[in-house]
Amino acid sequence: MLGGETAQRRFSFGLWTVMNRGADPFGAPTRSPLDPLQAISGLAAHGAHAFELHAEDLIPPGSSLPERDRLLRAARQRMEDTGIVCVACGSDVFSDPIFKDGGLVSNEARVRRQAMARYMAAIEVGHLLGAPLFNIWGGRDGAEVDASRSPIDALKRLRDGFNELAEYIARQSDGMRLSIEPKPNEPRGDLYLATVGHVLAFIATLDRPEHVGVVPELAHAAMAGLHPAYEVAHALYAGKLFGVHLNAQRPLRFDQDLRFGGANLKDSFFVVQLLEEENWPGPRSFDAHPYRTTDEQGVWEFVKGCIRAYQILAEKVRQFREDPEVQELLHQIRQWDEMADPHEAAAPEGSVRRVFLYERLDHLVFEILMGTRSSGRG
Ligand code: XUL
Ligand code: MN
Repeated sequence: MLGGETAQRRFSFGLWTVMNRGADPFGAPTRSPLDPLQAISGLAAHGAHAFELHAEDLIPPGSSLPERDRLLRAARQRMEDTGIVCVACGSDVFSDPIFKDGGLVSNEARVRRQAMARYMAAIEVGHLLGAPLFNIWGGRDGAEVDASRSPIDALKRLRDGFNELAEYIARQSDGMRLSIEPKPNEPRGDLYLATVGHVLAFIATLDRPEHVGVVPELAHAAMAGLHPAYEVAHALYAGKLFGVHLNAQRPLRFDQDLRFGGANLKDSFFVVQLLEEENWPGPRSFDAHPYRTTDEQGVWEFVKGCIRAYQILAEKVRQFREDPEVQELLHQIRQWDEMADPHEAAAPEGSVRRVFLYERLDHLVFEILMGTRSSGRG
């Protein structure tokens, strides 16, 4: 059952996820560096159909053009040999200290130009790898010192930057789309494009809103104290879900980037339910870090674990959908609505006594997730 259903689902990982070495603000890396080409083959060998990357994951900043082309040729060869495809490209406009005050929002015009140049070069790399999406997480586009910049000016700089990038992409006219990945904070104290809601409102102010969408990340939603499934739902509802980053996170903390399934199972279940029941066609992309206690070998367990967690949750979604008692409860709930006659007087206060159905419904979700309810029977 799990195998049969996976045929239409594509699983993807950021190259940076398996290349992550387990460093943190308080400690040195745990793992030795992983070459991007090895990351591509390792992902393909452990069940991934696709990858995402920052151009810089493959091509170190400052590489010459011949060096860039050599690395691109090698990556394309690796993709051909393994059958893995590239589903999104972005750019690392956050690691270099030059971007400490922002990429597109920096108070220095020449840094803003530098950020644009990075993005444009990365768009080119994305094209050459066949990526249908250019995804921007502007990790430095925020502030700690609010007196340093008006947030309105920051939004205008972001608007101008995204307009120019959308225009640049459109000129290449091969159908590549642009997306924005929101995050509420980290590494900045606060980021201007904080949640899916902020990004949807911001996109509406752009010159080419139809070409720009959003990539929600579950951890980023939880960091903002929001329900990840509602974040994904808003993007879907607006027709703007251009990608998704799956992982796990305890709410309101630093960016934990836990493996998918590593926390908050119920939230993950409802995200998978949305993606599956809405038949969302995009790649199921994981953006998490192997635990800092994981060695080089364990990285591939991390990859297999994320994929398997999604497959299991998708199977739970099917079980929930087909469970006769769940169906009966949902039928009854729908009936309350069907009985509503717009001309009928509102129900007298205190006369509605139906919410107890939710107790059973919620408990059935729990039983299904725990595996204590076999194929639709109690
Ligand atoms: C950071 C994050 C990034 C983006 C890509 O929290 O999610 O890895 O997904 O730049
Ligand atoms: Mn992400």
